[in-house]
Formats: sequence, C-alpha cells, structure tokens
Amino acid sequence: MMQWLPEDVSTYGHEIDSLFYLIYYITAATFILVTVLMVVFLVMYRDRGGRRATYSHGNTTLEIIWTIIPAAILIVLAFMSASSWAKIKRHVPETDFEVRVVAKQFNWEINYPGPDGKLGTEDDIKFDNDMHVPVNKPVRLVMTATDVIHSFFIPNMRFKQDIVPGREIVGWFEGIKPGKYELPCAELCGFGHSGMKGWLFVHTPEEYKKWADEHLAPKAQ
Ligand SMILES: [Cu+2]
Repeated sequence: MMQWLPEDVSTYGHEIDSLFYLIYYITAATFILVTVLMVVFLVMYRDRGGRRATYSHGNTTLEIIWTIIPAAILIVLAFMSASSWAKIKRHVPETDFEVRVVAKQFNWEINYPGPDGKLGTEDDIKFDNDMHVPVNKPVRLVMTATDVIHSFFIPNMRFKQDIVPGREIVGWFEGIKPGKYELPCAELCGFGHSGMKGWLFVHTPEEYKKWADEHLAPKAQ
C-alpha cells in the first residue's frame, strides 16, 4: 500500500485512511478503465475510407449497468463510512481533558483552564499556536473563531474541523504516539493564512506533567 499520507498517530486514523484508500483505488481503476476505453474507441472508430457513420439511440442495457454499479458503490461506501462518522464526529468520549481553541487572523489561541478549573473564563491560561497534550488520552476541543472561518487541521491526527465565528464546535482526538505535529489552518482565511500554523506536542504522561507543572500550575496558585 502506498504511504504518502502523513504518519497516522490517532486512535481513529486507520478508519479514515482505509476508507480513503478504498475510494482512491476505486477512482483510480475507473479512471484507467475510462481512459483506456476512450483511446481504444478513438482508434477503432476513426475515419476510414468506405465506411459510413451510423446513428445510434444508445443501449438501454449498458446504460442501466453503468448507472446501477456506481450507485451501488456509493451506497456501500455510505454505509461503510457511517459508523466511522458517528464514532468520530457525532460522539465525544468521556474525558477530563479539555482545551479551548480560539481561531483568529492569524493564529490559534490555545486556552487551558485557569485557577478556577473552568474553561471560557477570565483566568484561562493562553498560548499562541502551541498545544500540549498527553498521549493516550482523549482530548476534547471546544473551538470558536473571532473573525472569519478557519479550519483546525492536524494531519497526523486525521482531525480537521472548520471553525465558524459565532458558534462553539466540539471535536476530539486521541494521540497514540508522542511527538511534535503540524497544526495548520486549512481554510483560506485572509492575507496571513499561509503563516497561520501551530504545533501540537503530544507528550508522555511524565513529560506532560512536567510541562503542566511549569506552565499551568504556577499561575493556578
Ligand atoms: Cu485561518
């Protein structure tokens, strides 16, 4: 299998990847079939002396076949993706780890709960573009934008969500491998869009505790 997607380090990434590859191979096979047939017909039915053009009304059987096959493929794909969609987008696992993301032209403001232990209050602790999370823990994201539509994209987590001003959108991911991962904005959001990029740091529990003690705890006292 080709490996040109970024490394998958998320609990649900493999479900998205296998659907992606399945659709990719179906599309590639269809593309090759159509292109080969087109070239074959170009040669077979080229202009040759002594042969008259004929008029055809089409072939009902063929038309039924090439309508039913794509329709069946679409229905099967819809059923195959429905369970993953429900698991990833319609449901957030129980977790005590929550981060608030405020998207703005042109950075991500990452908020952790302050001394009151609550998010979305005055004492939230804010970071620009850097997000730190522990490994093997579901991270609940509450996302909002202050100006235009942005898209919070962590390719390695297979997480991508548009953030719309005036709405609070909830999403989640769970990292399975510590590391530093890109966090770009994937929605053209203005002049500085190309520079709108942050980093997600996935830590081991010990590393995360060390980071939290240094950056979250002192301010909480
Ligand atoms: Cu943006």
